[in-house]
Amino acid sequence: MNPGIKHDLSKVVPFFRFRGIMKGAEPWGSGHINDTYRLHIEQGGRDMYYILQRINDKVFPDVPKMMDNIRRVTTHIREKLAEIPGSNFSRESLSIIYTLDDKPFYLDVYGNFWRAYVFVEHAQTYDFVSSPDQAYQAAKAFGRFQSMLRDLPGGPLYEVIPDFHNTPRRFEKFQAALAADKLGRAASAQAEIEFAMARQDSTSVVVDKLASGELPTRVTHNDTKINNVMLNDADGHGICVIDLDTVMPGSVLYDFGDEVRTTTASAAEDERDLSKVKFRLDLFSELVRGYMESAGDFLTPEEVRLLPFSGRLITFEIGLRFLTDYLEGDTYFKPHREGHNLDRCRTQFEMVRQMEEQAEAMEAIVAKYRK
Ligand code: ADP
Ligand code: GN1
Ligand code: MG
Repeated sequence: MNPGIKHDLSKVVPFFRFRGIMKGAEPWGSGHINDTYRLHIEQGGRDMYYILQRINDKVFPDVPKMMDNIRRVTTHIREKLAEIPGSNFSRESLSIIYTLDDKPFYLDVYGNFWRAYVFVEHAQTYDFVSSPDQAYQAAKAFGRFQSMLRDLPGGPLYEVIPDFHNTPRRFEKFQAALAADKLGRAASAQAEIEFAMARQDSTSVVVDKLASGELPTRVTHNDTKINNVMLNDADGHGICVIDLDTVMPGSVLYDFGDEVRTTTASAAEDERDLSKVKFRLDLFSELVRGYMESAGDFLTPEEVRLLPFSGRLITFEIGLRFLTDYLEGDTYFKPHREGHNLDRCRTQFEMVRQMEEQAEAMEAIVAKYRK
């Protein structure tokens, strides 16, 4: 068995409708939350691949309700794509593989939740972008995704993680972790703690406007980092938005903001050499162009006005979450080395610092699209 495989997948695979023989599996991707494997199944002499995931049920407390959200969203996207000539549902949306008893997940005897998706072939995810076109394509795909979900029937989606993007609430959690300092790590993060403290006032802008109705609540993805969209090998198009675990009611600003966070950086999210971490205005410009192309017709003027701010806000929020997790002992985001969550926090705060410096230039780019 591949040493990176933590589970006996041969005990899981027979419960899904794969219709073939399991040939092997390997750990896949660089997500921080679920255990993801690429599964190789031989089907009538053909090599087929699937994604098999153990869902992190510490992070997602109600897996059946979360999977019901994903079922609703992917079914709706399938219906939308069916109206578009030449579209290919199994490459342009996640497709759930159901279990033998027609459920979108399997609960094993150890209490692990599993799910499977069709593997999107001839496309890749990237941990950071290397060209303006990738930024444009990724943003266009996320905007298209939001656009397709504007008329999702059946009432609001289940709120998978309450207050997921409630930045003031995230700040309170950070303060509680700091007060407890249960591992004595605060001393090693003084600069980051001060950076965070100085920015508390700006945390409530979006949640306040959602509460007052100045900003609309929509169906949003909520985890739009660059490695959650697949870019097509042949033409570079953003072909499929993946990782739908956090699809729920939210603000488009958190989605756009997380695209800014992960798509405008010249280095990986956990880069230790901060001199390599550069906010790239050229990538931001392409990101705005791609997003406005697919989302511009439904965004309100206030949403558009806040696009540059949303980049700073969510980059700060995610940095704060990494810092909180570092102080709490790395219980949420999987660490792969010592101090990993502090490294991740540092790159985020460095990006915030640079976005603050470039705020006017970012505003000027977005202003071109204001109605
Ligand atoms: P996590 O929540 O841990 O981030 P993801 O659902 O994003 O898990 O999956 C991790 C990685 O696996 C993705 O970044 C992507 O590279 C790959 N992946 C996930 N789903 C698919 C799919 N349907 N087809 C191809 N690759 C996928
Ligand atoms: C997690 O699942 P993944 O790795 O795509 C996290 C996001 C963070 C991101 C930081 C459910 O995303 O909120 O922005 O890490 N997902 C969850 O890289 O907490
Ligand atoms: Mg992911």
